[in-house]
Amino acid sequence: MSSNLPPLAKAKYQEYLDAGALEDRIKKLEEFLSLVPKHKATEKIVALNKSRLAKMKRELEDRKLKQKSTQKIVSPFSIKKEGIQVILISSFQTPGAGKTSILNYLTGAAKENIGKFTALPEIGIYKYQKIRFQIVEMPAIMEGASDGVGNGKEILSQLRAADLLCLCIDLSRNIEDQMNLLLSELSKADIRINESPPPLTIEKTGANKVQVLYLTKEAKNVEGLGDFTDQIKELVYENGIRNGIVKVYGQITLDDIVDALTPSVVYKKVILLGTKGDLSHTQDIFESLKENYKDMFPIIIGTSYMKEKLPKDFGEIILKFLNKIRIYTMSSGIIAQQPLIMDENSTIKDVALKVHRSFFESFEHAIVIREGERQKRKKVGLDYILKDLDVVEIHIT
Ligand SMILES: Nc1nc2c(ncn2[C@@H]2O[C@H](COP(=O)(O)OP(=O)(O)OP(=O)(O)O)[C@@H](O)[C@H]2O)c(=O)[nH]1
Ligand SMILES: [Mg+2]
Repeated sequence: MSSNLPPLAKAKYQEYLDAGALEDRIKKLEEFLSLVPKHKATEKIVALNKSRLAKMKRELEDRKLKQKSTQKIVSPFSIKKEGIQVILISSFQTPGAGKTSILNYLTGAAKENIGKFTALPEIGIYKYQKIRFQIVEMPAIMEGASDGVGNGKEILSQLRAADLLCLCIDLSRNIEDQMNLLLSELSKADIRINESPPPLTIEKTGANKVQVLYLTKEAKNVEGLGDFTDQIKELVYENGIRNGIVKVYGQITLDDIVDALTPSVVYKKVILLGTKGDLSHTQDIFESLKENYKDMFPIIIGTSYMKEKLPKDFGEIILKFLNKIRIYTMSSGIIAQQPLIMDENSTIKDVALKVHRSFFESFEHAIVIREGERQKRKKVGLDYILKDLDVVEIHIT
């Protein structure tokens, strides 16, 4: 054990080593990690033990799953996706943040439930330019949700599957308390907010060793590359991968390796909605919400149900934020009213496959109409990269 650690942390580590049951070992190791100061000298020890913790948690989840796999019940908190799924959440400790009000404003659903505690999900469809967004209000999240308090596991499991999360923060009450609870529970549930997955992959191979390859200049730009590589290998080995290859495409930290080794980690886009902007003093609070959280949240919107205030182009904001584009298919010169929603940089091939496999298999050429270009109408092949609002007609043989 490193001599850089405070005595309390060392004592806690010993308790972890001495603990018998898996639950106890997890608890002690979590407590140990919370006692370790974060700096360069402790980076390795933190990463190593985080990965141990992740491994033990996986083991515990597996055991629980095995125990209840015989009785499969569909959870009422599990919502089948229809269109782009946007989930509204808030902190239970600050009840009535305004989720049902926003759901009702966007979709017309659940009017009678405004002001009542929402115990089960409420769903509505928000239509924007013929695009359907499924808006889901989840029951507010309690402290300890990630450990299962207040149906927390079920709720968080649906959040992990959503396309977008909106944290609803009541501006007329303490915003720090609401943010702290939500950020802490999401983080414990391994939901990473507005982060990109680290630029690396880990594959199992036949070779009898762990290899690390740095595939860009940026990836190699690490102080003490040799030591860093050894630490990566140790982490990967510790996670039970004896034969594998780690490919690094950009600058990473040991924490990124731990995340890549933790299958439960998901990366979610999250918007902040500051609610009740019509109440007095909320303007200043909204300004501090923006100031304090702008690094983590590129989109922070003030709302007020009373003043019908939510951007008219909320759908547009969502699509841009999720890096989605709208593609209008055309058949015999008639343009479809409802666009296909595709990922940015999608190609004609992606569209063909989305419409029907046969369009890909018998593909001949495609016509793309793009407004605002000198040559508005182009004949293109499968690799052609599309832009938002392109009109596409696929011709088959
Ligand atoms: N002044 C004002 N009141 C609002 C606004 N939005 C919601 N409220 C009020 O706040 C109370 C709670 O609103 P809800 O929309 O039910 O809140 P919720 O987040 O769904 O609450 P739970 O389901 O219990 O978590 C209701 O009395 C609403 O009328 C707003 O923008 N301005
Ligand atoms: Mg509600």
